[in-house]
Amino acid sequence: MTRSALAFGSNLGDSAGMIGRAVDALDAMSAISVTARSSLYATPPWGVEDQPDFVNACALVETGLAPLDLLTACKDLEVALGRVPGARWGPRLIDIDVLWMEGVSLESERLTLPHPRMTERAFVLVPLAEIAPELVVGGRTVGKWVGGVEAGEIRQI
Ligand code: PH2
Ligand code: MG
Ligand code: MG
Repeated sequence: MTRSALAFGSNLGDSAGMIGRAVDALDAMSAISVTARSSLYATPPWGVEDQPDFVNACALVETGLAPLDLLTACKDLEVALGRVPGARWGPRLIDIDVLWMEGVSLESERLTLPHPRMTERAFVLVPLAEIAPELVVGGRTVGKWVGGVEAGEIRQI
Protein backbone atom coordinates (compact mmCIF):
# COMPACT_ATOMS: atom_id res chain seq x y z
CA MET A 1 0.00 0.00 0.00
CA THR A 2 1.19 3.48 -0.83
CA ARG A 3 0.21 6.73 0.86
CA SER A 4 -1.03 9.43 -1.43
CA ALA A 5 -2.43 12.96 -1.11
CA LEU A 6 -5.34 14.09 -3.27
CA ALA A 7 -6.84 17.54 -3.86
CA PHE A 8 -10.50 18.28 -4.57
CA GLY A 9 -12.01 21.40 -6.09
CA SER A 10 -15.41 22.53 -7.31
CA ASN A 11 -17.06 25.84 -8.18
CA LEU A 12 -20.25 24.79 -9.96
CA GLY A 13 -23.43 23.37 -8.43
CA ASP A 14 -23.45 21.97 -4.88
CA SER A 15 -19.67 22.14 -4.50
CA ALA A 16 -19.50 21.04 -0.87
CA GLY A 17 -21.81 18.09 -1.53
CA MET A 18 -19.89 17.13 -4.64
CA ILE A 19 -16.55 16.99 -2.81
CA GLY A 20 -18.13 14.89 -0.07
CA ARG A 21 -19.50 12.47 -2.65
CA ALA A 22 -16.12 12.28 -4.39
CA VAL A 23 -14.25 11.41 -1.18
CA ASP A 24 -16.91 8.84 -0.23
CA ALA A 25 -16.79 7.26 -3.68
CA LEU A 26 -13.00 6.90 -3.56
CA ASP A 27 -13.18 5.35 -0.10
CA ALA A 28 -15.78 2.88 -1.41
CA MET A 29 -13.34 1.59 -4.05
CA SER A 30 -11.65 -1.65 -2.99
CA ALA A 31 -8.19 -0.39 -3.99
CA ILE A 32 -8.43 2.93 -2.11
CA SER A 33 -8.90 3.74 1.58
CA VAL A 34 -9.33 7.32 2.73
CA THR A 35 -7.34 7.80 5.96
CA ALA A 36 -7.86 11.53 6.50
CA ARG A 37 -10.03 14.24 5.04
CA SER A 38 -9.62 17.97 5.55
CA SER A 39 -12.31 20.53 6.22
CA LEU A 40 -13.86 22.29 3.26
CA TYR A 41 -12.48 25.72 2.39
CA ALA A 42 -13.92 28.57 0.33
CA THR A 43 -11.10 29.91 -1.85
CA PRO A 44 -10.82 32.75 -4.38
CA PRO A 45 -10.29 31.52 -7.95
CA TRP A 46 -6.67 31.19 -8.99
CA GLY A 47 -5.49 31.41 -12.60
CA VAL A 48 -8.72 32.59 -14.22
CA GLU A 49 -10.15 35.06 -11.72
CA ASP A 50 -13.48 35.83 -13.44
CA GLN A 51 -15.35 32.79 -12.09
CA PRO A 52 -17.11 31.81 -8.87
CA ASP A 53 -15.14 31.06 -5.70
CA PHE A 54 -14.11 27.44 -5.28
CA VAL A 55 -14.63 24.95 -2.53
CA ASN A 56 -11.41 23.01 -1.94
CA ALA A 57 -10.36 20.12 0.27
CA CYS A 58 -7.64 17.48 0.50
CA ALA A 59 -7.57 13.84 1.54
CA LEU A 60 -4.93 11.28 2.39
CA VAL A 61 -5.44 7.80 1.02
CA GLU A 62 -3.74 4.42 1.07
CA THR A 63 -3.82 2.61 -2.24
CA GLY A 64 -2.53 -0.49 -3.96
CA LEU A 65 -2.88 1.27 -7.30
CA ALA A 66 0.08 2.44 -9.37
CA PRO A 67 0.22 6.23 -9.87
CA LEU A 68 -1.35 6.30 -13.34
CA ASP A 69 -4.07 3.87 -12.25
CA LEU A 70 -4.89 6.10 -9.27
CA LEU A 71 -5.10 9.04 -11.67
CA THR A 72 -7.42 7.05 -13.95
CA ALA A 73 -9.65 6.18 -10.99
CA CYS A 74 -9.88 9.89 -10.09
CA LYS A 75 -10.58 11.05 -13.64
CA ASP A 76 -13.18 8.32 -14.22
CA LEU A 77 -14.88 9.36 -10.99
CA GLU A 78 -14.98 13.01 -12.14
CA VAL A 79 -16.88 11.90 -15.25
CA ALA A 80 -19.17 9.61 -13.22
CA LEU A 81 -20.03 12.61 -11.02
CA GLY A 82 -21.00 14.64 -14.08
CA ARG A 83 -17.90 16.59 -15.07
CA VAL A 84 -17.90 17.73 -18.67
CA PRO A 85 -14.84 19.09 -20.54
CA GLY A 86 -14.27 22.82 -20.03
CA ALA A 87 -11.62 25.51 -20.23
CA ARG A 88 -8.26 25.06 -18.52
CA TRP A 89 -8.52 26.59 -15.02
CA GLY A 90 -12.20 27.37 -15.78
CA PRO A 91 -15.34 26.51 -13.78
CA ARG A 92 -15.80 22.84 -12.94
CA LEU A 93 -18.26 20.58 -11.13
CA ILE A 94 -15.50 18.46 -9.64
CA ASP A 95 -11.73 18.27 -10.02
CA ILE A 96 -9.65 15.58 -8.37
CA ASP A 97 -5.88 15.94 -8.57
CA VAL A 98 -3.19 13.52 -7.44
CA LEU A 99 -0.71 15.69 -5.53
CA TRP A 100 1.81 13.29 -4.09
CA MET A 101 2.55 9.60 -3.60
CA GLU A 102 5.03 8.38 -1.03
CA GLY A 103 8.41 7.67 -2.63
CA VAL A 104 7.18 8.50 -6.13
CA SER A 105 8.83 11.00 -8.42
CA LEU A 106 7.27 10.84 -11.86
CA GLU A 107 7.18 12.87 -15.03
CA SER A 108 4.84 11.53 -17.69
CA GLU A 109 2.46 13.05 -20.18
CA ARG A 110 -0.57 12.48 -17.94
CA LEU A 111 0.89 12.97 -14.50
CA THR A 112 3.79 14.69 -12.76
CA LEU A 113 4.47 13.82 -9.12
CA PRO A 114 4.78 15.61 -6.84
CA HIS A 115 2.30 18.01 -8.46
CA PRO A 116 4.55 20.76 -9.88
CA ARG A 117 2.43 23.67 -8.63
CA MET A 118 1.22 22.34 -5.27
CA THR A 119 3.81 24.26 -3.24
CA GLU A 120 2.65 27.63 -4.58
CA ARG A 121 -1.14 27.16 -4.30
CA ALA A 122 -2.74 28.26 -1.05
CA PHE A 123 -5.98 26.48 -1.98
CA VAL A 124 -4.02 23.19 -1.93
CA LEU A 125 -1.59 23.90 0.93
CA VAL A 126 -4.12 25.18 3.48
CA PRO A 127 -6.32 22.03 3.44
CA LEU A 128 -3.29 19.75 3.10
CA ALA A 129 -1.52 21.39 6.06
CA GLU A 130 -4.60 20.64 8.17
CA ILE A 131 -4.21 16.87 7.69
CA ALA A 132 -0.54 16.39 6.73
CA PRO A 133 1.72 19.19 7.98
CA GLU A 134 4.72 16.82 8.20
CA LEU A 135 4.48 15.57 4.63
CA VAL A 136 7.69 16.49 2.79
CA VAL A 137 7.54 17.86 -0.75
CA GLY A 138 10.60 19.23 -2.52
CA GLY A 139 12.67 19.07 0.65
CA ARG A 140 10.30 21.06 2.90
CA THR A 141 7.26 20.12 4.93
CA VAL A 142 3.78 21.20 3.90
CA GLY A 143 3.65 23.05 7.22
CA LYS A 144 6.62 25.14 6.07
CA TRP A 145 5.32 25.67 2.54
CA VAL A 146 1.96 26.93 3.75
CA GLY A 147 3.71 29.67 5.71
CA GLY A 148 5.05 31.07 2.45
CA VAL A 149 1.75 31.58 0.59
CA GLU A 150 -0.89 34.28 0.82
CA ALA A 151 -3.87 32.54 2.44
CA GLY A 152 -5.73 35.56 3.84
CA GLU A 153 -8.85 35.11 1.73
CA ILE A 154 -9.21 31.40 2.38
CA ARG A 155 -11.78 30.45 4.99
CA GLN A 156 -12.91 27.16 6.45
CA ILE A 157 -16.60 26.47 5.80
N1 PH2 B 1 -8.54 24.90 -9.72
C1 PH2 B 1 -8.14 25.29 -10.90
C2 PH2 B 1 -7.95 26.69 -11.26
N2 PH2 B 1 -8.14 27.60 -10.17
N3 PH2 B 1 -8.72 28.09 -7.97
C3 PH2 B 1 -9.11 27.67 -6.76
N4 PH2 B 1 -9.31 28.55 -5.78
N5 PH2 B 1 -9.31 26.35 -6.49
C4 PH2 B 1 -9.14 25.40 -7.44
O1 PH2 B 1 -9.33 24.19 -7.17
C5 PH2 B 1 -8.74 25.81 -8.73
C6 PH2 B 1 -8.54 27.18 -8.96
C7 PH2 B 1 -7.85 24.30 -11.94
O2 PH2 B 1 -7.74 23.04 -11.50
MG1 MG C 1 -6.93 21.10 -10.39
MG1 MG D 1 -7.53 18.23 -12.38
